[in-house]
Amino acid sequence: MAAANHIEELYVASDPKIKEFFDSAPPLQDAADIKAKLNEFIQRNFSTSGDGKANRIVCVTSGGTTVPLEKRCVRYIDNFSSGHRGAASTEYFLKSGYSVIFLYRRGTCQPFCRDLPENALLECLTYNNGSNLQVDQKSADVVKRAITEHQAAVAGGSLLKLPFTTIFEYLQMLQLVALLLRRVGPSAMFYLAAAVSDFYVPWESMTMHKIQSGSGPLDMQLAQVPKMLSVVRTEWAPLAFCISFKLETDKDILLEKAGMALKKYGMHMVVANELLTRKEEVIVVLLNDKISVRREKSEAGADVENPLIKLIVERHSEYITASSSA
Ligand code: PAZ
Repeated sequence: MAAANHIEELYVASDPKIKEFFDSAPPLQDAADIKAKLNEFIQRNFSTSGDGKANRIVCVTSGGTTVPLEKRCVRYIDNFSSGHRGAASTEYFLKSGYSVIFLYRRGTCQPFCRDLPENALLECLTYNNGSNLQVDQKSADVVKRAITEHQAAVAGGSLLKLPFTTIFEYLQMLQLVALLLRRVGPSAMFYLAAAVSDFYVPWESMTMHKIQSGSGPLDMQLAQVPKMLSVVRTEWAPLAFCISFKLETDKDILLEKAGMALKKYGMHMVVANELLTRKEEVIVVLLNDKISVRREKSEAGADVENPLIKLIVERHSEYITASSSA
């Protein structure tokens, strides 16, 4: 397999803005450890299964990236993303037999923990003097489900969780994942649900210390984050099945923007959603079609990710079949 050490050799940056972004970004902490985990995960999960079909691996990105304003960061720009979409989708991908690389923002929603209360430790456990810690009867089912399903995925080796915080970490990690998933060919998928910052402060123009309030109104120029979607497709993992997301607050421009992203970045699908209705409905935009996917309101606990992942898995199967007969 392509050794982690050769990753730099694989990387081609034909776009000068992308090259500049990576050249000037602060080096990724623990890069060697992350590469080793990824290599081990891919090697273990990309063996072929009994029926001769290659196992599928999806990289799910989840949560929002931060934009630091100072090198010794006190303040940063952030966004709304809770990571619910990524966490729920990860569960359904695992149930569909995929191995999942869950690239998530630290502190956001985790797979199998969606139904736990925010303060699970304090709200679900009781401790009576002298006796053991116990799970509250009313929370027992939800806690059991979270623990058993999460443990099964981790023990089975089909879930790898990698946290990020900043835009610099996220894009460097996405690049690593993509370069290493390249060898998985069409059985690899990118499901890019993270809300990635559009603007950032370049590292070299960032002040080292906390910005002082006495200096008057803050006047800062943010640079545009170079779009990486097309390099995922054209350079990093050209055979992988790629799904990006488009969020808007104005529904009148949503489908047009999603259609543009599909063509401009060569995505196989773009999932369009509106901020306020994102848990109820998404629209999957394809080259020749638009499919509305809704949460089944009559079913308790139903979510939009369940039918969405079913549709995506079907389309990925068709893509794999078409790629193998091409
Ligand atoms: O993380 P969440 O469940 O609160 O929201 C999901 C989402 C809206 C961030 C995602 O569906 C999405 O659209 N991500 C891409 C956002 C964008 O950059 O347009």
